Amino acid sequence: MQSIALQITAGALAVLTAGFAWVMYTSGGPLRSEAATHAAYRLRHILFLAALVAGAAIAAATLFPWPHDAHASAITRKIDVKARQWAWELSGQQAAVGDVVEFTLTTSDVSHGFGLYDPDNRLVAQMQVMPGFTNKVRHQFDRPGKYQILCMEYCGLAHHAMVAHIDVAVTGAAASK
Ligand SMILES: [Cu+2]
Repeated sequence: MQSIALQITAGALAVLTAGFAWVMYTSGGPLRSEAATHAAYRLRHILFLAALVAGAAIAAATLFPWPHDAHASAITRKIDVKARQWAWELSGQQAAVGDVVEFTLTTSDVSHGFGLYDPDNRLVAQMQVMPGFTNKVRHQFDRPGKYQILCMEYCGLAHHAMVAHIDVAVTGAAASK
């Protein structure tokens, strides 16, 4: 995914650079006729409208599902997570496939980073855990297995030891369907 994004960005930058270079090399010549100026302005209008339409279409296509807080009304389980140097204290470690879990995150000392990893060690949710703040993050569990919680912000000597897990069972909403 990152390499695709990099290639798209590099390609877009190359096009942009070529455009700037073209303007640089073609400007500075004699003044153009009024008709040519009119044609240039019309082209600019068309390009502007095309960019506007493309921007709106790309935004609409990539923002869904919308609203992003759609899970808020569907919370089926709540887990309090207290971070400290150097452990996670969870009010529960069980969930079921289909559960929308709301994690309430606090820390008793320094900043930590809550990172939730699925059974394939892919990051599926993350949130900063900050002193003096209560942060919330929700995740819908769509696969059973052992999910890991790791600290994503270096918080001292035993930062790497901040590991906890959530067991997601094939029961509950999904199994009753
Ligand atoms: Cu930490």
